[in-house]
Amino acid sequence: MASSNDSDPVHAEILPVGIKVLIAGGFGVGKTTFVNALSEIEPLSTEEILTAVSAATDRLDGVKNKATTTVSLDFGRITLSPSHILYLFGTPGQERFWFMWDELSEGALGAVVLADTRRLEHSFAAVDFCERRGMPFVVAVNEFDGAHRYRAEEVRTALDLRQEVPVVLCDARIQSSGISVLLELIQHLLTTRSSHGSDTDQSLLRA
Ligand SMILES: Nc1nc2c(ncn2[C@@H]2O[C@H](COP(=O)(O)OP(=O)(O)O)[C@@H](O)[C@H]2O)c(=O)[nH]1
Ligand SMILES: [Mg+2]
Repeated sequence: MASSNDSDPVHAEILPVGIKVLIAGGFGVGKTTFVNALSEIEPLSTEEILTAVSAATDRLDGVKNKATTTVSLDFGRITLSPSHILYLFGTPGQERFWFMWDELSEGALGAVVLADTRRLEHSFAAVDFCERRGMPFVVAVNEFDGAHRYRAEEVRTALDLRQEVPVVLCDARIQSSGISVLLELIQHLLTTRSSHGSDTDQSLLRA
């Protein structure tokens, strides 16, 4: 358990030190970019060059210049505060890898669902997954260059999100932007936990 520490900007003592977070969302929304920009360790990523075969099944409309695709997961770590280390697990975006999500989400305390407003429907499945699992999540709109800027409330309506689900805007390429998203998630976890109680045994990351 985290100890009290005045230099800790998060003040989240009811959360464990190691916090597993899923980075979810559809294909090409910026999950790998998000994990890579944030990770203080060399991020692990299993990428493969899109083959002609998978190019036929992975929807690339609106995803220019994307030559690689995550086939298993992205993994990164960030020390958010002296007593909160986040382990980021990027989920594979393509439908043919969804069978892995259940296993990946084991022990995760919460999720960031990345969304691209040009292809919001690509993030429906991730929202649905978190809602069904009762996993607290925030939606982070990755503001791609050239994409129309929508207000957070418009995105909430389009994704049919409950009022308590935070919606934030971000740039997945920028570390400080990703950190703001993670702090929003931590805040949301604290709010959720203080209202529902916590299950720390289940939630502690098993090393
Ligand atoms: N302009 C811009 N490009 C981005 C941003 N985030 C990701 N990308 C690019 O979009 C493509 C898809 O991102 P990637 O992280 O691989 O998506 P993933 O499939 O969700 O892991 C890559 O070519 C990224 O360089 C962003 O915020 N702005
Ligand atoms: Mg990826």
